[in-house]
Amino acid sequence: MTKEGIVETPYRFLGEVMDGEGARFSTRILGDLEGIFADADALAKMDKDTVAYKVASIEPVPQGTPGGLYMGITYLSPGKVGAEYFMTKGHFHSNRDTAEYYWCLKGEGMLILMDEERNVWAERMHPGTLHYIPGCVAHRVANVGGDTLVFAASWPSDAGHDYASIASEGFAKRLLEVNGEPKLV
Ligand code: M6P
Ligand code: ZN
Repeated sequence: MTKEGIVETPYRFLGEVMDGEGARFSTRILGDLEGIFADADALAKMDKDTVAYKVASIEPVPQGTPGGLYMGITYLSPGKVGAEYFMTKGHFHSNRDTAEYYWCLKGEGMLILMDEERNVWAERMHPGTLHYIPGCVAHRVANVGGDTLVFAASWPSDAGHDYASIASEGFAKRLLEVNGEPKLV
């Protein structure tokens, strides 16, 4: 689309809200997260329709376009499945060596990272923390606080999401609440 002169700004990112032209909204309920939590019995006793997280994203170019950038905001509910905190599905990028930024706007979380040798580490998230996720590193966020965790993200439009390897192998460590504290186990 050709533009000329002063045009209307198509997107907004204010506080915890991202919106604008062609914004996409998706919701993941607990029922979508079967297989990612360790305690399947605990999950089976919970309401499958409970909202685990919502994502709003701005994708100005079609997925797969080289050179473009996306922005997103994720709203991750507080809660646990057994001793494991509510978390995002987690993914590698399909285009493995593409990176991503996450930054925390609200709440308390942990960014769990895993390289291709399955080494796992985690970074604490609280309002103002900025996280550079290098290429070839899987990423997932857990909410370790009592309120909704809100974080923004920016990633390349040709990164893609590879959920399959996480679905089959998982992360090599889990973030559990042990004696009231988050611990990588
Ligand atoms: C961030 C970005 C999105 C991602 C979302 C939820 O907003 O990384 O690309 O979709 O988090 O994470 P997941 O896709 O792992 O469920
Ligand atoms: Zn990503």
